[in-house]
Amino acid sequence: MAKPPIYYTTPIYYVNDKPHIGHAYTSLATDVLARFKRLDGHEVFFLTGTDEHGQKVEKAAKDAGEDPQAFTDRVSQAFRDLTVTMGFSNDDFIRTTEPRHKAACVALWKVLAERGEIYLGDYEGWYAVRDEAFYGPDELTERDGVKYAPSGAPVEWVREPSYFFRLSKWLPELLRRFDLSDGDPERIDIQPESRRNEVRAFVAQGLKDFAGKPEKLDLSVSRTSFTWGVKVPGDEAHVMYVWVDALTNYITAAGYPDTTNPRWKFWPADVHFVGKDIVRFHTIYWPAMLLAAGLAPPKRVFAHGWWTNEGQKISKSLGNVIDPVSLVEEYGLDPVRYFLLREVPFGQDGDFARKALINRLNGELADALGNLANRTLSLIQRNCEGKLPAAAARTEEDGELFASVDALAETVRKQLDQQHFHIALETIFASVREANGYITKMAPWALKKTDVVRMAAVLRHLHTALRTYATLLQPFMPTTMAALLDQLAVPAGARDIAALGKPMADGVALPPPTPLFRKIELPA
Ligand code: ME8
Repeated sequence: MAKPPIYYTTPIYYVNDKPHIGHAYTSLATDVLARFKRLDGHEVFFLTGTDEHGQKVEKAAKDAGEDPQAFTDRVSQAFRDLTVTMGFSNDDFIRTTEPRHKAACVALWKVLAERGEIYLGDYEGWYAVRDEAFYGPDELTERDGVKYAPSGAPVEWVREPSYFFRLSKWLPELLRRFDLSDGDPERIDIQPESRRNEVRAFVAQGLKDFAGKPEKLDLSVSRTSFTWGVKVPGDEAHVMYVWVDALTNYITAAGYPDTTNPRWKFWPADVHFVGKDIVRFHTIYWPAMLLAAGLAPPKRVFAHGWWTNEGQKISKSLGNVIDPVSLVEEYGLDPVRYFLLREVPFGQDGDFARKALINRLNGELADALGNLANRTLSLIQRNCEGKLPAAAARTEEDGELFASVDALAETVRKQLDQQHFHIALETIFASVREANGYITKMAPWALKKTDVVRMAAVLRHLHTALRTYATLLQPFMPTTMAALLDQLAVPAGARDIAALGKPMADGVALPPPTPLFRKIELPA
C-alpha cells in the first residue's frame, strides 16, 4: 500500500538581517525528518522560505538605504545560500514577495470576506514592530518612559482604521480540537505538551476575560500606516497584517487557491516546525483563519526551544550571534548537524558550548562510530581479501547485539514520528556502543589465528550492524553516511529503510576504508 504524502514546513524567516543559528536549527530539524520520511518510502514536500513584508523589513531596508524590493532580494539570497551550506533538502523556497504568494493572500482574503469573517473597524492598541505583534496593556512593562512587550521588544501606540478577523468565533472550536485524542483526524496537536497546555490556557483565559465582549478577541488584520505589504483587495489603502500574509505561505506553496494543483494533495501540513516565540500565531491565528475559510488546519505544530551561546542569551547587542556558516567551516557540516540535534531535547532550550560540540565529535562520532567502522573494515580488508564475508548463523552472543540492531529502524521511526531527534540519536549510539563492546569481546583479530570461520562471521555481523547505523543516520549526516555506505559497498538502490530487510550479497568487494571523522583538539 502506498504510504501517505507528507508535508513539513519551517517558519519563513524575516529578511531584516542575515541568518543565524536559530534559523539553521529549525530548518535542520525539518530537513532530518523530511529525509527520514523519504528514506522510509513517503512522498515528502519540505517547504522553507522568507518573510519579506511588514514594518520590520521595511524599516531594515530604510536603515540600509535600499529600496525594499532590492533589499529583500539581496537578504533573502543569504537564506537560500544557507540551505546549500546546511545541506537542506527543501523542495521549494517561497518568498512572500512572489506573485504566486500575493495571489494566494488575495484569494484567501476574498474567501474570508465573502464568508463574513472579516469586518472593517478601528484599531487602537500597542504594537511591537520587532515582533510584528499586538499586545494588551496588561502584558507590558515600563522602563524609562518606554513600554515593552514580554519579549523585550519596545511597543508603540497604534490607532488607525483596520479590518478585523472574527477570531473570537473560532476559539471554542480550537479548544475542542486541541483536546481531541491522538489519532483523531480533526485534532490540532501542539507539541511539546507544555506548549499545548500554555496555548490552551491562554485561549481559555481570553474567552473567560472577554465573555461579554468577544469582539475584543478579534484580530486586527490590516494596516494603513505603511505600504510594504500585500494590498487588501477592494481597499488599497490597507495592506494585510504581515502575519496573515506570512502564514498563508504554507498554502501558497501547495498551490492555493488552485486546489487541482498536484501539490494540493500535501495539505494539511503534517508538522509546522516553529520556535517557541511564534507558537500562538501558528496554533491560534492560523488554524482559525483556515477553519474560517473552510480549509483544514495543520495536523501538528511543534515548537522548539531557544539556544544560548556559552550560557548567554544570544543577541545582536551582545555581539554573540552564532553564524552557522562559520560554524560549518570550523567543524564540518555533519558534526554540526549531529550536535544541534543530539545535544538538546527537541522542544527544550539549550546551550551552545563549543566544548560540548568537540566532545561529542571526538567521543561519539570519531571514537565510537568512526573507529567501529574503521576497525571492522580494516579487518575485512586485511583478513578477508577485502570481500564481504558470507552471511552466517547467529550465536547467542551475536543475538544480544542484534536484539538492538534488528529493532533499530522501527524504534527510530517511532521516535522521529514524535520529533524526538535526540532520543533517536541516543538509541542508535547506544547500539553503536554495544557493537564496540561486541568487537572487543569477540576479538576477531585474535580469531584469525584460532577460528577463521568464526572471525568471518563476526565481521559479517559487524558489517550488518554498521549498515543499519549508516542507513538510519543518513538523514542526520548525509555526506558522511554516504561515504560510510560507499565503504560498506551498499549499492545506491539499497540505502533506504526497507532495504535493511534484505541481506547484501556475499563476497562483494569493499573499497579500502578511510577515516570518517577528524578529531578536534579541545582548546585549553
Ligand atoms: O518569526 N534559538 O521569523 P524570524 C533557536 N517571520 N531558535 C531561534 C533563536 C535562538 N536563539 N532565535 C530565533 C519569524 N529563533 C517570522 C515567521 S512563519 C509564517 C513567520 C527562531 O526570522 C525563532 O524561534 O524572526 C523562529 O522560529 C525562527 O528563528 C525565525 O524567526
